[in-house]
Amino acid sequence: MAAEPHDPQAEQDPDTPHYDGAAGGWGSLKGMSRLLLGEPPSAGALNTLRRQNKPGGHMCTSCAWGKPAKPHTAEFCENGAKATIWDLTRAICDPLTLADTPVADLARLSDHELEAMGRLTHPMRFDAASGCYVPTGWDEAFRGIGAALQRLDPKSVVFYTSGRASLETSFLWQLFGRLYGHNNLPDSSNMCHETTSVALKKYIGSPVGTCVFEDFDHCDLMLFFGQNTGSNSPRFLHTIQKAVERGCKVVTFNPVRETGLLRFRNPQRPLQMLGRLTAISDLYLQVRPGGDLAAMLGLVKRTLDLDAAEGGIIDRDFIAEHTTGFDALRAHAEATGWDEIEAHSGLSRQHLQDVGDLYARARATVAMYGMGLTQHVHGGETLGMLVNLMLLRGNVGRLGTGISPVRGHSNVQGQRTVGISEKPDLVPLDRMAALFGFDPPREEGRTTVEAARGIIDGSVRGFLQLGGNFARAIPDTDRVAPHWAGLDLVVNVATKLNRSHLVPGRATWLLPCLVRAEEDRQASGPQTVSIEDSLSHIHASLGKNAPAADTLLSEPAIVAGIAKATLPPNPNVPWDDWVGDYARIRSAIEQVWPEQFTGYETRMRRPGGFYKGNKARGRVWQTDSGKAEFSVPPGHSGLGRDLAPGEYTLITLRSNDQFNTTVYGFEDRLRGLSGNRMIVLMNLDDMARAGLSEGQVVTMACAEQDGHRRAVAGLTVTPYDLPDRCVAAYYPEVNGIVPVGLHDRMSKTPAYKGTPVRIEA
Ligand SMILES: Nc1nc2c(c(=O)[nH]1)N[C@H]1C(S)=C(S)[C@@H](COP(=O)(O)OP(=O)(O)OC[C@H]3O[C@@H](n4cnc5c(=O)[nH]c(N)nc54)[C@H](O)[C@@H]3O)O[C@H]1N2
Ligand SMILES: Nc1nc2c(c(=O)[nH]1)N[C@H]1C(S)=C(S)[C@@H](COP(=O)(O)OP(=O)(O)OC[C@H]3O[C@@H](n4cnc5c(=O)[nH]c(N)nc54)[C@H](O)[C@@H]3O)O[C@H]1N2
Ligand SMILES: [Mo]
Repeated sequence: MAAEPHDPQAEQDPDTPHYDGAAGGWGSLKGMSRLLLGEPPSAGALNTLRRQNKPGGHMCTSCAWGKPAKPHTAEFCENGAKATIWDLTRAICDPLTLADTPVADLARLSDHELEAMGRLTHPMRFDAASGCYVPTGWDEAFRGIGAALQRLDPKSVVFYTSGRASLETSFLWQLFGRLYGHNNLPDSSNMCHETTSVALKKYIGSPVGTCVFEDFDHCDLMLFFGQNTGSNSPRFLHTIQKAVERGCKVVTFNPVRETGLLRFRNPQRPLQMLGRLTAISDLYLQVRPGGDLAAMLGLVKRTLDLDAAEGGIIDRDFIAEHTTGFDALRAHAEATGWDEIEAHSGLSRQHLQDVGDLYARARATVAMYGMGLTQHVHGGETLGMLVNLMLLRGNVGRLGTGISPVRGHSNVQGQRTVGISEKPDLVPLDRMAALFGFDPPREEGRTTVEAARGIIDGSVRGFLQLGGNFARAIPDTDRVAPHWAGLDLVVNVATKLNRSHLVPGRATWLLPCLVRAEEDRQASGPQTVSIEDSLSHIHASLGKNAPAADTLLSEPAIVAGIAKATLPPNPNVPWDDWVGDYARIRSAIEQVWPEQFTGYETRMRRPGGFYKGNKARGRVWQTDSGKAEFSVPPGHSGLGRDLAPGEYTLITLRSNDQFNTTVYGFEDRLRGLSGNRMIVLMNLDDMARAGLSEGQVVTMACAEQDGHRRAVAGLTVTPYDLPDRCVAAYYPEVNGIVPVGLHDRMSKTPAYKGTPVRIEA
């Protein structure tokens, strides 16, 4: 049976005990103040918030959503405030306490408790004899790491980055990796939007989204696939609200009824705290996990049927001039029956036709998406189908149209722009070779999945992590965990303690750095850094808070410190000058990518930043064929295979009270869940069929048969409105269940939203 779409106009949902408020509004302010009350923010944190995401201020380290040229009075959201306050905590993770607490004991703490210990302030070295981290000096750490790197084969070393590091840091990091001798430069994007980087590049020639703010002022339809705006990019709700108020329609595809996409109270408009809510979605379709591919094919089919009946629906001129592969797609749509589309999507023909009708009549459509599309075995092909749908009506490269992946970490898109990539083809290696006088490695580096595999099989010998929590965020965490001890070198550059720091190798260092909101003073004075947002605009960011400790170094200083201790001197690579004045790093970036970064130093300071440009937006297609490509997927689902009896598809979720592996607290306010993260959500019918009752504690096991048992015990069954045979649980608690080999076929992004599981009572 196809699920009924939810009526978002109804203020009260009679069938759910869940949160009946809205995203934003009082709830959101309470969420912030709880955090503020729990720990009074440090002096200046509130000032930082006032300047957050504005020219002259600091760019939020939470999500990557665009920063408008005309900001709101408070251009931050509940989760942006949490991120800033969490970074600027007064709590200090005392190095003497660490030196006295074996890592084995720290491992008993929860993710929340680990980070709540406070900011790391001293460089630490792991001491195997005591099992503890002990304080060390910066020079000693750099010398130790440099010597260890010199002993290792560069090809056996991985330099991981989490998407928070600035453009300046990221540029130094990738250059260091290449000078050292590898392209093993995976970043968090390899678990996230790598599907986008590979598939959008293949089909429209652009590895990033094509939309800018202006498009949201001119579209009359938004299609939303698998992105939880209310929790993960709340400032975007303002943009959507504005569009809805001028009559733009919104259709959402998501197995979970996410409050933020149902209705919204704008905390920036005090009157609205009391007044009406803005209903966001006109139609909310609870698609089955991985069912988007079939749902989109349904929309394609309806569009083609309407065109055959009425004419003038598809954009024939655009298709003829700009695309290839249309006939094959049409044949595929004709050959696919509605019964197959209904079965795979879990949606009814009627509802899909209704959306198809909206699409066929819309003047300008924008498609938005997040992890609901990218984290699937056929994620790349699902994006291919999204491109198909958009190309049919010329919805790329025209005002008010476009494809807009909502990116995660605050600078994850920018890191790729400045060379953090395991794919050497995407990086101007020849230009770097000429500018920096070396012979860059040319072979493919390791993705996240390949790095994890290499840790298991011993081919990775050294692992350097610039931010992030790799050991906790990857798939198959439990399988990988015992193998960290066999690594010759592990280096973590971090702000707070996390689980990755508790799996030491033979030689292990923990290096604390400044956060973006802190003043970064170098030889030439206070330094500005820069980041690229989801809409491809590059902004300056200036931190003004006093650093948590005077023993902290900035990320560029740490990267340069390790690099200098590792590499022979090179007159073309002036590490000290770069660290002394970040404008000189920017000037090097501008020399490597002149087309995107001309005038970098001044343009990044403009309100709204500067646009790095996008060829597909101008209908120039940098694909193999030189055209935008229609494609035909190998099957009808985003999932790797059909479910066997007794199996469910697991989707892993983020709560409103976490940023990835950083767990701020235990309130998933927008979903009406609170107190416990060790839960498995399931619908009442599935519970009845499986003989499970609310509150029962179960084990969830992976159903992939590859000779490894993967299970998480102690999960409390919690009824929730989900499609049949879809269960949900929190990331990262259940990451041990996701096999490292289950990933998007095109990009190797793990299938965190499509893992087949069984429930064991
Ligand atoms: N507060 C906060 N903000 C964040 C983050 C955070 O953890 N906390 N993380 C940041 C990062 S790195 C990222 S990548 C982004 C992530 O932001 P999102 O892209 O929103 O990622 P998720 O929250 O993992 O899940 C997205 C949505 O996909 C839905 N979904 C699951 N499976 C499917 C499916 O098969 N089809 C469809 N259509 N939908 C599906 C889920 O119900 C969920 O609503 O957010 C960034 N911003
Ligand atoms: N099951 C499941 N797994 C997932 C996902 C999912 O949806 N489901 N999502 C995936 C996605 S989209 C992503 S992006 C990854 C995230 O993977 P990562 O980016 O590796 O993880 P984070 O939790 O963002 O990293 C948090 C840590 O970063 C450090 N940190 C914070 N700020 C800074 C800073 O300014 N500098 C430095 N050097 N360190 C800092 C702190 O020590 C903190 O503990 O997880 C992936 N894993
Ligand atoms: Mo992400």
